Amino acid sequence: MSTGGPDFPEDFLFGAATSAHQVEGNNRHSDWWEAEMAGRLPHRSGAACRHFELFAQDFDLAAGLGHGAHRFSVEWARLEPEPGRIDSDALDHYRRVVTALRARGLEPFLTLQHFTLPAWFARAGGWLGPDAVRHFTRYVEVVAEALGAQVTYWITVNEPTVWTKWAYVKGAWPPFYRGRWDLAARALAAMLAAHRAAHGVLHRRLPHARVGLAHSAPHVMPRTPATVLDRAVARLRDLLLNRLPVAGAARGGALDWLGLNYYTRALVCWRPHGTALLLGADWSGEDPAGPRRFSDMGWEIWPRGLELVLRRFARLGVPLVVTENGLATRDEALRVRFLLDHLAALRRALEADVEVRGYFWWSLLDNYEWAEGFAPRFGLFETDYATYARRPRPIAAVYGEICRSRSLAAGEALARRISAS
Ligand code: IFM
Repeated sequence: MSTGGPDFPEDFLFGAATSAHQVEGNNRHSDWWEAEMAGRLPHRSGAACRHFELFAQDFDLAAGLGHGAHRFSVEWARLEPEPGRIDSDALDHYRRVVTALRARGLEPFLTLQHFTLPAWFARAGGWLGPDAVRHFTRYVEVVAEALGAQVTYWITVNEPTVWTKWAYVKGAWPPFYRGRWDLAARALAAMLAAHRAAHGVLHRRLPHARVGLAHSAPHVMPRTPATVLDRAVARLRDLLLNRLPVAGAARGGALDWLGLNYYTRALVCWRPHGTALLLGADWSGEDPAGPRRFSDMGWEIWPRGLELVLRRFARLGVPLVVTENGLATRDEALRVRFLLDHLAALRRALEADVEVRGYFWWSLLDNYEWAEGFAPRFGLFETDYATYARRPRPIAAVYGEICRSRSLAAGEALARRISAS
């Protein structure tokens, strides 16, 4: 029930998220870049959005919308292009990035590893290599030393369950293994161990650090709740892809807060053969509850899931942050509706006393969407890939209105005015 006050408290952080490889351009020392060059990926990232050069201008755009925080990633492959050799120019670059954020009043949320790996680390077995955790913590030490004084919020790894699925089971991302559930499980365990080790490093060096991880958190539901087998596989999938990984990250008190990336629900049904039930056996039939809507990437739009996901992860007892939420679409009215409906769901979670501290829209600008290339459009700002100009979409104004006023009604009113004009 609304109390008549602002919908979001004064200290609630609004912002947008990006990741290095997707926006910076020319990430030459990474495993992903090598795979692009070898023709093993359908699209090359090239100059991406040229954010490596244009970051200050991009932060002006975010600050201009009234954002109070910004999520970005440091590229390990740039900082440590060869094992043990730190590139001081790259380190200086990220010092300038963090300083630029602070100068604009944007609280940095720094992701240490967002899908891409240094090519040398990948060649040594990636997360399966014997020294993976040691290499990662050495990198974390370097970043903590260089940037720690200016950074409070740390995200160790992004979406480990998603990365391991595409890299070791679906075979679409480096290192391109198919059906290797065993390797996926081992890599996931190593990433969670790396998270816990990084938590220790950051806390030893930086008393003020608040360390989290960004977990991809679809709301898992049985396709037919009345069917025992559908319920059973939904529970299994939820256990493997939500409960166990988050419990692994939190082990030993290694989670100061949890980042949740929420995009969609997963409707799961029993299929007698194969492992499809764990791979995204999303049901494409009709929903008795009403017509279903989808993004350009085929992800179902289901705002209520955000509230449900926040409520269930609240049981962990640590503060939550929505570290990603957004929609790939060319239908701007749909994008604006998506934002308003998801913020309303977040608001309901706040009303139920769930401790949610912030919300990041994915993404600040259109960018390189991994194996999908540049076609999906997620940005508050459209990226013109011919000129690298950024153009605000109507959603930028609506989100900006909410960031400044902290009122959903003000956002709804602006959305109505825009659609009427
Ligand atoms: O672009 C990705 C991001 O890198 C991780 N989370 C999901 C986004 C949209 O697919």
